[in-house]
Amino acid sequence: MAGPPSGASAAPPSIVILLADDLSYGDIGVHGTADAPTPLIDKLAAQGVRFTDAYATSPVCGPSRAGLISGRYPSRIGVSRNKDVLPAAVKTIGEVFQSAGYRTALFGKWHLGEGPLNANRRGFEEFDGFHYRAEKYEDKVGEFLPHFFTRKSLDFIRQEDARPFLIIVSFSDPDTPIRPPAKYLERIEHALSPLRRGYLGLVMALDEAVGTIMSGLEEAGLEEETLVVFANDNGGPGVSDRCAAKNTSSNTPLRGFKQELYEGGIRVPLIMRWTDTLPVRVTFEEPVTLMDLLPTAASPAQVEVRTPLDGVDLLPHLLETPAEPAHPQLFWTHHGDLAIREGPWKLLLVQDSAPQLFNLARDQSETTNLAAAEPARARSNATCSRGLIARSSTPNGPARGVSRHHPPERSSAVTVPRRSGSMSPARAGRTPSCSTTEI
Ligand SMILES: [Ca+2]
Repeated sequence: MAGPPSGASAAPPSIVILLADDLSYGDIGVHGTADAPTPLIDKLAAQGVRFTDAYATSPVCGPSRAGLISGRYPSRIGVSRNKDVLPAAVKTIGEVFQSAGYRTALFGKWHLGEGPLNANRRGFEEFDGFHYRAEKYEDKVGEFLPHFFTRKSLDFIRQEDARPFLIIVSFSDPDTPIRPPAKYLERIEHALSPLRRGYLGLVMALDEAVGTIMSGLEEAGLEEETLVVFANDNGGPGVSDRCAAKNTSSNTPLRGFKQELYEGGIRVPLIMRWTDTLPVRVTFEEPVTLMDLLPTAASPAQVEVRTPLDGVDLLPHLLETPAEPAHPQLFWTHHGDLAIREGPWKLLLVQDSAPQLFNLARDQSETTNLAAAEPARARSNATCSRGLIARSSTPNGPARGVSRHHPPERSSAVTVPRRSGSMSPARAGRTPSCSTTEI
């Protein structure tokens, strides 16, 4: 079992995961969109680490959430399509923390099963939310959902209880339905299209909810003993024809949309803040994944994870410079399409299309297909990709264990840096070869 990192309180921290739904990569202020009204999310980024190359495990909700909740590739646990449910045998982050004595709650969208598979039967002792029909649920509770879930979250945080807690606030915004209260719309540029204005109104409401929950933590005196994560489940649908639920989100500068394995479908905003423990005003530029949230939260919480994981503990990568990257390779599958990222290289195999190879360090917008210019690398990545996916397609197959990436024990502690700038430049441009490691 790992201990807390140097500089952190010896007490297990509480964990707050704020998850947006269909928020595009480009539509937060720190990612550059001029009209995105997110000062409070931007403030959170300035108080911690912003990951430039964070990935969902899928370009759609269900499998992405399965990856986050379990710390495993969704294809490995039988969740490949939006309609799949999380099998009862798969441990959730709620069950892991609950068994370690944490209070646990999930408010919002669950999307991983109903009845015996509902969140309150999967390790979350408090649950208010819905499977996936946000509009129906909003009508039922009679309150704008970001307000409702924020209120529930604050009530949970303020409970008189000495136990640390894990709370996932799984907002269903800015996914459809797009019907923000007028007070948000009034603050959006009127020259924009009505749909874009509505979407930005939801983004503004999401930003306000994040800020309100952060204020609640501060007022409760819990800021320094809480690891806060802000993330999103999959790329923005924009106006893509592949998405029935369009919300005019902008993934710029990334190519593609939700439902696609281009960067715009899978690369998502990710921020971590742990006051007085993690560095501040820092960007982390190596590939990471939402599967990493479970082991990263479990490590300082001294929670023993008795289940195989594909995610890794990111704390050693944030607090020092390990010899190896967190993920030498990452891969994705979606309805027969495949993608693999290895260092700066990304190979995309879309059915009935020629292979596409991109160098994301030089071409994050995926404009130039290098498959013809780099045939050996394309072939190597294709072979690797198919091998990884074949090995991962068996539910509960072999996985990387959390033990590979224990953070330093307190006796061999490093000094937690208080620095700004970008991290991990030492590995910039490295192109690790495809290993035969089972992942
Ligand atoms: Ca989604």
